[in-house]
Amino acid sequence: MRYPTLPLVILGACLAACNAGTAGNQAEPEANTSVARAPDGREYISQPLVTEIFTADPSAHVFDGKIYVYASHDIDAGIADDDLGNQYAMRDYRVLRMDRIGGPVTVGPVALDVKDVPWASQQMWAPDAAYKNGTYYLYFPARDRTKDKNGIGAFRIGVATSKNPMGPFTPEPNYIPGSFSMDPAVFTDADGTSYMYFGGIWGGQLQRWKDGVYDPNGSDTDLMQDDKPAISGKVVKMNTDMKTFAEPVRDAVILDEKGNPILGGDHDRRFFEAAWVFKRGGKYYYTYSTGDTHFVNYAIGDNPYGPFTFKGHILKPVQGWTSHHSIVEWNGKWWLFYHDTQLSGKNHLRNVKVTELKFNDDGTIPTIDPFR
Ligand code: FUB
Repeated sequence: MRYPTLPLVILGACLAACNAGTAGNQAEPEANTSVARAPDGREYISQPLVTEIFTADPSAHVFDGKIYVYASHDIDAGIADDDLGNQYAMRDYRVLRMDRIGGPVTVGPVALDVKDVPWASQQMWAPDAAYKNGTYYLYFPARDRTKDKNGIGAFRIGVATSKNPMGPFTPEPNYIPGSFSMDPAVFTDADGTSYMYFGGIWGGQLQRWKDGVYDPNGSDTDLMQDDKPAISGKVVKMNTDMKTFAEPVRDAVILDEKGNPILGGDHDRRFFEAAWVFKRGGKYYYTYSTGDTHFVNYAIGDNPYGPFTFKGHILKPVQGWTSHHSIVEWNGKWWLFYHDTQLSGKNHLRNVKVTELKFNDDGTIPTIDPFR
């Protein structure tokens, strides 16, 4: 199993933007969003937020009434798709800002570059941000400088700070002690306590941390134990410095409707990557991507650590292999930020979008189809 390329029919969506990406170059999309339909004729429900650069993995936050999106900055490094997601070879972050949903989007300058992070070697994957006491914190995964059997390092999670939500951010000299894997998402509860949710299987390497120690020769995919509890995403309380963990990392367990852990073979429901937590009506919504089945799911718990009971799909599969999202309340409504590959037709050159998220009276979420 791998992060596969899309079928040719999807590649048919590729506009001139596809040709912009030659090996070693930082491809940028052309500002052509005239095609609002996927190759199979389905109409997208929303359009890319920006077309100047490729963006993915949007973590949206409201700071001082404005909406900031901390996203991956996709580039074409000329690397073929593989099991570990090496084609996602991002090197820096750019922050997006908008005064209102649907308004103009400002693309900030480089907020953090991998060359300025002492411990990191490559692959600046999905970031998140937080604010506390006058400082903005950017959390980001990257491979460290060790080498495994494939000549690459283990994923760790770093933190960088700035007085400006757009950056530039200054990285700490080392990764967060005790951190591993990728896709950090920081949730701050009403009492001011912050928690980091993180992890991803396959290229995100969680399966290599089975016994709490990194196994460089571990599986590239999952544990191949379909009848056993699935690998859990992780959760940990942050210290008030927002730069260190306050306790040992725990499992964010997802249960089925009978209270049993979701099994590894249940690919439509099990955790893969892209955790994001929000609170509504006193409940904690643990949301995540299922990876190879391409859903964004949600599960609900009574406290930040879970366990979380599986409830359903938030988002059906988008165009492209990965699905990664965030959910934020702004101006009395809830919004789902997500990505697809409308601009490029290539899995690793994605574009961020937003659409409204509704709730039923009982707190459940009607599933969104990214196509009409
Ligand atoms: O952008 C690289 C990786 O793809 C992210 O970290 C995952 O969540 C997936 O979107």
